[in-house]
Amino acid sequence: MKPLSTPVRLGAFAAVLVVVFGVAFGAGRLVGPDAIADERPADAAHDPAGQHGGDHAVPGSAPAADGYAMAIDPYTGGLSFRITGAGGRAVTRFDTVHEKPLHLIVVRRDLSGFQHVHPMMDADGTWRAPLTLPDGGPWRAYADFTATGGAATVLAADLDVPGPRTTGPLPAPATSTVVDGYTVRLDTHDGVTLRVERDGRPVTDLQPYLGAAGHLVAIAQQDLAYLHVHPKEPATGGPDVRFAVEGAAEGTHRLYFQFQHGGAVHTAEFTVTGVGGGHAHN
Ligand SMILES: [Cu+2]
Repeated sequence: MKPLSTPVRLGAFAAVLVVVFGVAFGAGRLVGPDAIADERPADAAHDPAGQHGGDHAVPGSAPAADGYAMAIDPYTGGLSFRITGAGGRAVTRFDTVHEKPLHLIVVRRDLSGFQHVHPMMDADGTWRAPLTLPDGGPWRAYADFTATGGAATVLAADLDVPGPRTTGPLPAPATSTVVDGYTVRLDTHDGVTLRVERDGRPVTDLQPYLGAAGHLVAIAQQDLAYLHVHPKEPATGGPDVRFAVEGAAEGTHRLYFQFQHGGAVHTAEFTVTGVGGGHAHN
């Protein structure tokens, strides 16, 4: 993989590393593109192909946008899907963004089970990820990619995973969390800043992960609003990793901050109420 080094590329990736979904427990079957389309505003729902939804569709809220569509296969212990473009043909050429041609993010609809993986594409355009989804119930998969010649795009597809459909409440808002022995502190006063500590000391040798000091995914709990989250600077060693939030969003979000240290990727999760817009929260 060719490392990417310019801030421009970092920003381009961050713009697509944005996911969103609404929470709709008890909504019955959630599988299939229609389930997602039905959650969109009425005007968008009448356009199941999404061909005209580009101006209004929230990235990550629909299986089709900007002339592209995501067709996902039923979950059978792994994920497989295709991105189709003009004429319904599978897209097979993608730009490498942040070291990968496509980033796949999977989350259960109660915001648990976050995974960020990089599937491999067959010659015919079928992407496959040997992914284990440990809990039953509705999940959502997000593909973020830039098809060669196209714009950065995020498409979403719902999956129904067999098994007990127990769901838990979203953890309460907090400004620090512990993951894998690291304490990660969240500051949302000016954008989103995450500080990584270990054994009571700031970590200053964070390793680049996919070409940046960290990655941040924000998911709205209650509606399909979403945030653009951009790293403010290229890879730094830490301990602070800063993200600029584009716009502002009320309501509850789950943040997923991924960083690499000690040769492993760690994911710190936070529940926040309101993000961006210069507001101080928590
Ligand atoms: Cu990725």
